[in-house]
Amino acid sequence: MALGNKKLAQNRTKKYGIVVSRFNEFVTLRLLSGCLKEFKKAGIADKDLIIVWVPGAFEIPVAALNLARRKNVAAVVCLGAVIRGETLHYDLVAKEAASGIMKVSLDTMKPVIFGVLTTDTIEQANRRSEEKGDNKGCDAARAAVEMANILKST
Ligand code: INI
Repeated sequence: MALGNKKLAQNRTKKYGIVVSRFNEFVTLRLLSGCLKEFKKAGIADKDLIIVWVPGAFEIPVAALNLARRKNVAAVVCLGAVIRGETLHYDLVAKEAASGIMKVSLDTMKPVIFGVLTTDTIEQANRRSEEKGDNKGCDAARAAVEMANILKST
């Protein structure tokens, strides 16, 4: 490939954003790890991933919007863990995270994937973020790649 064409091809390479919440980090770190593994499997290079940490799930939508607005970002994965036992404002945090994430997706016409666990107990959160078994971070990365391809081709 001539140098000019190679540069063009690189420019067309899209990046994926990942917004991950520090609250309940013992869970979100495993979601992030599953997500990174899955992006690797899909052939997405580390240099094409932009990872942004936020304090809690409530802050995910604004950070996702900041990424989704970028022209070179194909999709954003949002990772968090809202656990009912942990807080009285579980319902508010979970609901605002979910509706904020959907709003960012529709406003930017980009896939913004809901990889936020909302569970009653720590045990349920652990079961959805296993190192080798069920891991919603993996599912979220797969959904991001699938949706980015769908939006590109339709
Ligand atoms: N944030 C979470 O991501 N998960 C939770 O379970 C949670 N609880 O339990 O309160 C939580 N709260 C923090 C919230 O997301 C914001 O960071 C905070 O309210 C500051 O805006």
